[in-house]
Amino acid sequence: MTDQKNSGTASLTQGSEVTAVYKVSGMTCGHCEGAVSEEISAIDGVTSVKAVAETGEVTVTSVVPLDEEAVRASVDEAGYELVGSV
Ligand SMILES: [Cu+2]
Repeated sequence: MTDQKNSGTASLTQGSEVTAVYKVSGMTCGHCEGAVSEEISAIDGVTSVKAVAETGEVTVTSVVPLDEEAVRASVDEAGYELVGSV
């Protein structure tokens, strides 16, 4: 077992940005990707969101580590369900 400072797969990239990957269920097309991206983009500190309906994976880059509950609320607001972080 490796002892990591960051929880999940969140990792520090150069500068002070953090990238985390979340699993979202219910996305089926580009419209869904857009809806999820738009809601998550509205969270404070988020600099980029990439949602892929095919895999259900949403990659979020932010200047501070995000509270998973905040991400969950945004995904819920868009009409989908956050399964967890990848
Ligand atoms: Cu859709």
